[in-house]
This record gives sequence, C-alpha cells and structure tokens, in this order.
Amino acid sequence: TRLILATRNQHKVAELRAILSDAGLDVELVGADAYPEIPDVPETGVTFAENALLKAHALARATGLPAVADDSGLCVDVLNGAPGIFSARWAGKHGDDRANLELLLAQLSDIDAAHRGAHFFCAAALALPDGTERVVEGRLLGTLRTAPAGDGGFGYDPILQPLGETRTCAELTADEKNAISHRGQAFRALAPVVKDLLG
Ligand code: ITT
Ligand code: NA
Repeated sequence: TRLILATRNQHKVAELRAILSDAGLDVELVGADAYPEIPDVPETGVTFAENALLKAHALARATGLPAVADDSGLCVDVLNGAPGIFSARWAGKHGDDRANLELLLAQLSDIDAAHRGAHFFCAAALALPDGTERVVEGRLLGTLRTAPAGDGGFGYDPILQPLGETRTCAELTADEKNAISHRGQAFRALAPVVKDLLG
C-alpha cells in the first residue's frame, strides 16, 4: 500500500519515515511533494487535531490514497499556550524557523527560569479516501532556554530542553529525539491504527 505523508515540511518527512518504519509499518511512504499539482489546504482549524485532519483529508481525497498528516507546534505556559497552532508563522512569514525562534526568545526575555515551562504538541491524523478518519496526539514537556543550542532537528528544537534532559532537542540525535518527541509518541500510537485499517 502507498501511504501519503500529507506534509511539505521535509524535516517532518524525515522524522516520519524513521518513526513509522521503526514502528514496523510495511507501506510505501510518499511525500506530498510527489503531488505538486495538489494545492495546500488552508489550515483554518482552531486545534492541532482539526488542522491535521484537514491536511490528511485533502491529500486522501485528491490522490485516492490513504494519507497521514502532522499538525504540531510549541505551546508556552506563560503565553497561555501560544504560539500553538501559529508556531510556523509566529514572526509573520510561514516557515521562517529562525525568525520565529528569535521572536519567541525576545518575548520571553523577562521570564525567569522557574517560569519557562513549555511543550511540543503533535496531532497525527489518518484519512482514507472514503472519509474514514482517526487522530491521535502526543506531547513533549520541557523548559525553554534563553539562547539556542544545537544544530539538529528544526523549528524550536534549539530552545526546548526536555524534562530530565541536559541537552536541547537540537542536541539530541535524530533517534533520541524520535524516541521521546511529541511526533514519535503520536505516530507510534497511529501506526497500529493504520495497520488495522489498511490490513
Ligand atoms: P505542513 O503543514 O506541510 O505539515 P508546516 O511546517 O507548515 O508543514 P505546521 O503547520 O504543523 O507544519 O507547523 C509546525 C511548526 O511547529 C514548525 O514550523 C515548527 O516551528 C514547530 N514544530 C513542530 N514540530 C517541531 C519539532 O519537532 N521541533 C521543533 N519545532 C517544531
Ligand atoms: Na502548516
């Protein structure tokens, strides 16, 4: 079976390939970039789960193949959960990871170490062409550094230090990050659901 990864974020594609193959999912994983003619769906939902389902349904409908999507972001305690679903465009331009991270650090410059709690959140959605849908969620709790550290990962990884870790997510290996991440948790929970529905 072909399974479409309904994302144009190549960092997510790389992580999802590793997570889903480690979970023993025996399907051909095809990135959404294989379908350049399919327009991106507007992310009009108000939750991660709604946006993940919108993306998965759009690809499943347009390709006639099962699709999985990831909607994810960073939720900061002292900002009441922001950037949240706006994580990819926090500084204005969609996907400008460095600008988003720098703006967030500036917004938190007066916040002391005891109040820098945050978590990564991921909704993983599966949609079949017949409209069947499933969604599961994962989160990674941590604290926010005052300066970035590490070259791995993407997005806000250089400033999120997972609870119990001395390193940021960007200082973990890809396997170490996937083992604990919001995305790893969500897609490891989705894998048996995919197997079940696709046979
Ligand atoms: P698609 O919608 O095509 O999947 P996207 O990059 O637009 O790609 P989102 O709307 O889900 O994806 O935005 C996710 C943002 O949240 C992303 O830009 C990162 O800044 C942040 N983010 C998500 N997962 C992350 C992770 O594992 N590490 C660091 N930052 C992450
Ligand atoms: Na997006």
